[in-house]
Amino acid sequence: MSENVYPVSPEWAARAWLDEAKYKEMYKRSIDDPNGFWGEMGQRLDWIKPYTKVKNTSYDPHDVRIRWYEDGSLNVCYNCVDRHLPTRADQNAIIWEGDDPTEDEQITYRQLHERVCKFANVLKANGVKKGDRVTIYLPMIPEAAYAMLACARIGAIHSVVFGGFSPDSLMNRIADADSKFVITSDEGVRGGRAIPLKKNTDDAITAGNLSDMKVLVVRRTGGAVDMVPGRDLWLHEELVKVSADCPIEEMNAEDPLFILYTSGSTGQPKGVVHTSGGYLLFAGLTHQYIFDYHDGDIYWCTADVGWVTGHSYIIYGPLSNGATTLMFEGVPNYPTASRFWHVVDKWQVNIFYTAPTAIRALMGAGDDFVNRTDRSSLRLLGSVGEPINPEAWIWYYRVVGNSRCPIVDTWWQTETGGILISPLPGAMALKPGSATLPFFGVQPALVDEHGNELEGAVNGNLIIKDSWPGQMRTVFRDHDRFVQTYFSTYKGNYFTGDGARRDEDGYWWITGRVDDVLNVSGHRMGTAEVESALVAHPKVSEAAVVGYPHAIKGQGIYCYVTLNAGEAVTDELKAELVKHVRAEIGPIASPDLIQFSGGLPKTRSGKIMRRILRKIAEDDFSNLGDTSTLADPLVVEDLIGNRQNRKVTG
Ligand code: 6R9
Repeated sequence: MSENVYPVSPEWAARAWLDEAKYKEMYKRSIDDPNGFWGEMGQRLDWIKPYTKVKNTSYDPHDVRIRWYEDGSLNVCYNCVDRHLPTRADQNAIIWEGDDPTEDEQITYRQLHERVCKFANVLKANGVKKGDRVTIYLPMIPEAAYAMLACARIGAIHSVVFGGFSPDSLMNRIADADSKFVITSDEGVRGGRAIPLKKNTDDAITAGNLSDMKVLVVRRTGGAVDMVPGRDLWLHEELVKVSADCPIEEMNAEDPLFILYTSGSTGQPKGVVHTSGGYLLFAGLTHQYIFDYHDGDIYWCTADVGWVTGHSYIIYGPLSNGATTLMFEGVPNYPTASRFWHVVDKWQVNIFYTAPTAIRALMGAGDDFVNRTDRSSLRLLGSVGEPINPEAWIWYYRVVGNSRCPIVDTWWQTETGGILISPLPGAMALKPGSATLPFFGVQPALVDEHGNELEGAVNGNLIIKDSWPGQMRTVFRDHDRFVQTYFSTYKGNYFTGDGARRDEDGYWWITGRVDDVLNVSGHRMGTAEVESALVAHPKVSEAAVVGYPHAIKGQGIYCYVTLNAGEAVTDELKAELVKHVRAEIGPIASPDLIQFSGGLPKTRSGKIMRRILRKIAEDDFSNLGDTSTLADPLVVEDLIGNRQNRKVTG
């Protein structure tokens, strides 16, 4: 092996579920005999009606079909809660740590069961039925978990919308899912600041002219809200009316469990559909083996439940394994940059899973914030959301983990449901920056732009050749878009949208998106979404948005904006545009740099040449490539000449 390599330590080889030989044997079987392998793995779940069929999948663009365990039935909530009661009723299921360090709560499996059943009865009493879509717009409070599990219990399909999205983004997601029921709270709190979630919900309903809605409101802060009679309900008032007895709904393995909206390179965010059996199985299996979860471990994933990481690795994976999962309401630097490590010490966390952007920000705050804490409970560290640069990896390993804890760099996507490429801590030597090797059943490959498969140590576009149980099944009510987006570029294969390199040891290094998707602080967004927000401003004529390297966020948002004739370029206008984009999409989409330009580089057929814009954003002018097809080559000189006019904003 050529690079820095961190071999599996003898302690880890001895304690882990899987060692190298076992991984190799199981991986081989998962590829050679998927029906046998996944048929056995499926036994981890409790089924109401056992399956007799395992895999029924096709990536043929004329017949894209993804079905797992299709004649089995089960209930996801039962698998995450009820089935643990005989052995774990008094074990903590959820440890909740508030934004304010003096606020916390421990919820046992017995309490979780009772609260979820009551929550489910509130939904039922207010008309929610199997198959209905329920939008959840909540902060990181235990009610978010109760709400998701309550939906699963009664067969309703949840659609969680991240609390940082604007009223307009929320409105679009409610409307697309054709959802009549929203669960929100008076306010959320993060870093000591209140977020007006109920008001945003009111604004979303008004903006979308949405009718026949019901809004269930959790009281979190006690802040004042307007309650619309007949439409809005307080959760605490509803809970006293219902019993704690709520039978489970029998669901087919392929019945939808949830919709989660995610950004692509074109158009509005897509409603990614995940189903009950295969998804839960895959979330639980990956959680156990990749985090090497053992009974009694305290596990903490710092994601928000508004993202897929929160779904699979705060709620469904851990709870299906009967784990204790920590849920954190706050942010890494409040009240101080030691917060994560204080929480680790307070709850004696063993497994800690976060994002590179948080690691880089904390690295920037200095080692003192880490060194003044103990962290001896930590055994394993994880990373997700974007490529982790080796420098941040090594800091995480050395300073946070005291060079004792392996790091699992887990590559996956909203679409994949669970982790696809990652180390197994007892089975693989680590290389800083590499997601290492594929999980069971996952067959990654590299292709060039024509779809020719590349062999050996090379760079290319990352595809997956066959299905795994956690894969998304369709785009909500738009199967054609599903086929078009993922299976038409490289026919017969799933296209990830990512680029990757495979090294001499067969290790995978994800290099980032190769499409027009930005990854800002681990949040996914389409350049097209930001562009359409910008051009919706009355003074903007045209906009093009690209990513550029950003020391903390991974990628920053660089906007080229052309104003309508006669509009003056001012700093006020820049600030106004930033505010406008935040209002249209949400704070996560705040532009970092805005450059006003007289024109944009276009081909003679009018296509914006983003390749050139990306290079200028990266300050790499030496290598602009072929500009001969430009309609007006002078535009490029003008853009370069005016680059000092950009300004850090937001
Ligand atoms: C789970 C999640 C997916 C995109 C994905 C890729 C990037 C995620 C990564 C990673 C390098 C990792 N990504 N994990 N890149 N190394 N370990 O983040 O889902 O929000 O859908 O984003 O994130 O570019 O395509 P999602």
